[in-house]
Amino acid sequence: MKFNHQYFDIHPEVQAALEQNLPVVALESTIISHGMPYPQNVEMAKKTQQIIREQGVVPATIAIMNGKVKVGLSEEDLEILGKSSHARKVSRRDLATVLAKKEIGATTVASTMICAEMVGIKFFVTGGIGGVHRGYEETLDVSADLDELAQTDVHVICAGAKSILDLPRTLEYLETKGVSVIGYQTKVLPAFYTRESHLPLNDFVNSPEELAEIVVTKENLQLKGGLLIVNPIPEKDSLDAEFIQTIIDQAVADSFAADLTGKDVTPFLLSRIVEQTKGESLKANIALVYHNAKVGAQIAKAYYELLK
Ligand code: PSU
Ligand code: MN
Repeated sequence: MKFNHQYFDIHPEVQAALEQNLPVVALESTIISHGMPYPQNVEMAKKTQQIIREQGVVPATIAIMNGKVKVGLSEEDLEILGKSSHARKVSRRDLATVLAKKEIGATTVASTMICAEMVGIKFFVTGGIGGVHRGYEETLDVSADLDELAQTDVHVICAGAKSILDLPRTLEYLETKGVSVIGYQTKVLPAFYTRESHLPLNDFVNSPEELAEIVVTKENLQLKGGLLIVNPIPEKDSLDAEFIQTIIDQAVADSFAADLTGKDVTPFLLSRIVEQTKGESLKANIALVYHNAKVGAQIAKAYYELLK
C-alpha cells in the first residue's frame, strides 16, 4: 500500500484483511448522509455491512472524520454521520479541502473510489452512481463519478442508474471514456427501481467467477479504470415502471424550477422521490443495496480465490 498514512484512519479489521490479501468491499457514505433520511439511512448502512460479513468479506465504509479518511466505520460513526446536518458531500473536488479543514464529510462514488484505491481495496458496492443529467446540454451537469471510473482501479457494483439521469447519454459518455459496463445476469442496463431499461449492454456475466476473470485480465493488461457492474433490483422489490417514471419526471421538473445547480441537484432529486412515493422508493432503494452487497461480496471473494 502506497499512500500517505497521515490522512488515513484504517480500522484494524480492514487493515488486517488487506495485509493478508483477504477480500474487502468498500462502501460510500454520501448514500447515508445525502441519499436517504434518518434513521433508515443508518439502519441500511449497518445491515449492508452485516450482509457483506455474512459472505465472509470485510466491509469498509469510508467517510471523512476528524481530519482523516476513515476506512471502516463503527456503528457509532455511522450514527454520527447519519444524523449530522452539516456533513459535506465530498467528491474528488472536495477531498483535500474537507480533510484540511477537518470537517465531517461523506464520500461520493468518485471520492470513495479514490480512497479505496489508495489503501488497496478493489471492490466497491453502492446503490446508484451519478451520471449525465437530463438537460445537460444547458447545464453541463455530468457527475464526477463517470471520469473516476475511467481512471481509478476500483470496480463498482450498483443497480444501474435511475432516470433522474439521461441514461442513453450516460452510457455514451462511459463508452467514450473506455469504461466497461457489465450486466450481472442481465443484457440490458437496469434502471435502479426497475430491472430493465431499453438500453442494451455490450457485455454481461452470469457468475462472480466470470467477472473475477475479467478483473484479473484487466489487471494483467495494466488497463486503468474500474469496471461498472450493474446488478438488477430483485423482482419482488422492484417498482412499477410507469408509477416511478411519473414521479421522477416531476422531481426533475421541480429541480429545474428551483434552479438548482452543482452538488445540490442529486440530493434534491433523491429526497423528492422518497417524499413523493411516500417511502416506497426508499424501500426499493434499500433492498437493491442489500442485493448489491451480497453480489459484490461474492465477486470480491471469487477474485481473491483466483489469486490464490
Ligand atoms: N444516486 C443514488 N443515490 C445516491 C447517489 C447517487 O441513487 O446516494 C450519490 C452517490 O454518492 C453518488 C452521488 O456518487 O450521489 C453523485 O452526485 P453528483 O451527481 O453530484 O455527482
Ligand atoms: Mn453534478
